[in-house]
Amino acid sequence: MTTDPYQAIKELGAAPLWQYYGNLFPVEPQSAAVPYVWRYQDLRPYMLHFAEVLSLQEAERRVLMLVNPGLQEPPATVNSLYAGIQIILPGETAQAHRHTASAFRFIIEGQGAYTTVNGERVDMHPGDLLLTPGWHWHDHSHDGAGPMMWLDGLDYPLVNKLEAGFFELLGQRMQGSTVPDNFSSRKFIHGRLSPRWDAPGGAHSPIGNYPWKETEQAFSGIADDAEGSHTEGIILEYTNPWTGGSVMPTMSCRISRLRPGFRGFAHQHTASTIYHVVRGQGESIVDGDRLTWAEHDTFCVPGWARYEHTNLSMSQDAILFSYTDEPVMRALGLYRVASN
Ligand code: GTQ
Repeated sequence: MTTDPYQAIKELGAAPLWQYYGNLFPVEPQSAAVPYVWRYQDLRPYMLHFAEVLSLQEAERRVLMLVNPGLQEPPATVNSLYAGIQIILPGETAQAHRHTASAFRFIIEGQGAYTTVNGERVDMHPGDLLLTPGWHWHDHSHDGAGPMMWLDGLDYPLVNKLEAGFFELLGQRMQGSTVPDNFSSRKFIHGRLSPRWDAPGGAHSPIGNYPWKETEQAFSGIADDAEGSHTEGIILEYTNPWTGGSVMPTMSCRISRLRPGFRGFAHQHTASTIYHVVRGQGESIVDGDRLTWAEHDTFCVPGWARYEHTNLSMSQDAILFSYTDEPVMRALGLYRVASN
């Protein structure tokens, strides 16, 4: 042979598997994402700064993306999921659009803003979880006083890897309201008594808002000495009333209560998780990194990272909101857990 056979096969669009084998078939997953904490008190002044200098005519959404140091380009928070912090001021509207990526908002602070999702106006209060399933029109407005800030969660890193991303502007800033305000939450919130006249819908929950006051009631119905999970404490999943499963096909949203002094067992699973601290303070050891966290911080546990949570207070609960791609892993037969 006169030419280098490796060069020759390269020019023919082929490659030698034996040089790639270990990377393509790892013994176990090694996430490109790293454990990380985004501190709210550090980011908040910059949120307020950009709210002052950047109008919503100049920005589709005024959001600081929480970018994992290991996932800069394209930016993501963990492999499949994204988190951002959005701010909107009184009198502003973030214009109506839709995308195939699914989204939710977990409200951090402020009063008087609302989002309209496919014609339903949904009010926001701190601690509420609002859903914007894929391809639903949504615009955000603020009629109250003071800035309103929330955590956005989206699955666009996964959707884009699957090359299934579409985006569309409505062409008018706000949607009209076509059903009574907060209608879906009022219709479905009782959980065990769901409307029969609505045909069971798609793969996502029909509920626009899982209000904080319902979440608090759910916790108060569970005894202080309930066993809970050895790894996540008293953890509840927000459910789709039609299926009992996750609120959206790609993301499961959860809320957990770590009692004073709680020390979770260490474990690991293939799903990636993003946590947001509703209140309290603690630490999580993630693949040997000590992540300390306080109110409104956001932190991540990459897939297959070994982790354990501790509530550092001996007198106050720690409350953690979290979301994970576990439904995707399970649907594809790729969910694995290991402990000890
Ligand atoms: O509010 O529609 O953080 O489209 C990222 C993309 C928020 C939103 C984000 C979005 C939105």
